[in-house]
Amino acid sequence: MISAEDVDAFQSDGVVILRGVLGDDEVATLAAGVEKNLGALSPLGMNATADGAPGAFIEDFRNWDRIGEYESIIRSSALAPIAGELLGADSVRLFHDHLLVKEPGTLDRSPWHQDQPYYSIDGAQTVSFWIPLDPVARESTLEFVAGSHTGKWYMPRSFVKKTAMVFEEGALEEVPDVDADRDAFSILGWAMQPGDAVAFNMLTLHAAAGSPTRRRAFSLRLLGDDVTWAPRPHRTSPPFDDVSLDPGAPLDHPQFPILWRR
Ligand SMILES: O=C(O)CCC(=O)C(=O)O
Repeated sequence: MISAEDVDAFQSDGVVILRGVLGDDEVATLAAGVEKNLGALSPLGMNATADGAPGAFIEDFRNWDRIGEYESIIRSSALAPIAGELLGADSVRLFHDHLLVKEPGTLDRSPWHQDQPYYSIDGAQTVSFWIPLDPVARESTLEFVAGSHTGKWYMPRSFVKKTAMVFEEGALEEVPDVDADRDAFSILGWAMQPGDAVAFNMLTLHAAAGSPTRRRAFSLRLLGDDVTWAPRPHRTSPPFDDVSLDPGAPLDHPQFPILWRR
């Protein structure tokens, strides 16, 4: 389902657009899962909108083992084999699922950030699929700084209050102010239709604007062979308080099933 050019783009830019990776039935299945999820958020779910701001930015994590629609897409769609090809991996493991819904008129930006510094994993074979279930205009889509996945780790901060997370304050360099000088960066982003996905490395810098229209997105976070468990000084996002693994160990745990083998 993907070409050698897709793999090259993913490896060199840290992101690639994949058109039509999910069929209409699969999009409908995910949408049904999202409705269930929104109707009953998990204890990790929240409205991440700034106080008093219009709209709502609803996030939730780690729902695959209670929402059958999510599990069926995770286990039976083309996403895990595609991850194997993009990563050049011998096996692909589930890390977690992440729901990101912007209700109409949400002005909150998702600020520039990398994902891996929020997580308890080390390793280079990482891929997130961001899968919108509504049409997304170029102005509201997820944007990426091409090539940033091979550079530094930047400080993870809470999106609204900007509080230091996971690492001690000052432990990592701050995310550069990409919007202050957009021409200095190679910024990639695509208008998308339901069924399309962007696949990106968990160190690729990315951000999204608010959305005038409803924008439901399901993100699937998958891992290749070289990823190991890395406990951090403070609570990660999402937290895995229920997982106890040794530092540097592979993620052999029922929360992280192997989805595909070469
Ligand atoms: O959906 C958004 O607005 C942000 C998504 C994001 O940061 C992610 O999927 O890692």
